[in-house]
Amino acid sequence: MRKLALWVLLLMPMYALAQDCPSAFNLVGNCGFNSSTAGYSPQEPGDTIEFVANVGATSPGAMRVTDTNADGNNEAEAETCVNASRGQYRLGASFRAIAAETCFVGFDEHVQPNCAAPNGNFVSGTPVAVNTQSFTRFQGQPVVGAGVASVELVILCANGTPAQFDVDDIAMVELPMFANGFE
Ligand SMILES: [Ca+2]
Ligand SMILES: [Ca+2]
Ligand SMILES: [Ca+2]
Repeated sequence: MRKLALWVLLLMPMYALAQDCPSAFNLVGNCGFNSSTAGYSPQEPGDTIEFVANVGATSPGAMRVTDTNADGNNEAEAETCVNASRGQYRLGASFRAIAAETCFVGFDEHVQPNCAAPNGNFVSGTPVAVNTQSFTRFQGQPVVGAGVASVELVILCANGTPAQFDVDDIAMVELPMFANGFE
């Protein structure tokens, strides 16, 4: 009985991490990379993305992002657009390093839907340390500012030669707002 209880405790956090993708509340399309990288693009110039069928965090299928010599940085970055307005969100992604030390998800704000008309504001996430053995969950609770209609998610890992990583289960879910003076 003691062993069973321990397994339940160990599995609970994994379930909590996985349930945002898929989820009816997740604003990120193709969050689990079941069959393609549709909806995502590499940062230009210099980075590339590809679909990997045999890798995944909670289910098979992931996106592999690779830095190249075409740009001057040592970061691999992919992007996707999410129509999201003012509020607080739970943001998450599972990262596995191939050659990288830290990863995060942030976003550029735009005042028009579908990532038109950037307002120049970038909201960063706190980087999480990653490893090559397993997926590590990045999580944050960023605020999208007033007047924003969409955000371009920046999915980024740094410090590899070249920087390269797999990512899966990307989620952006709006948090309920309370009477805290925010709204
Ligand atoms: Ca997957
Ligand atoms: Ca580069
Ligand atoms: Ca790059």
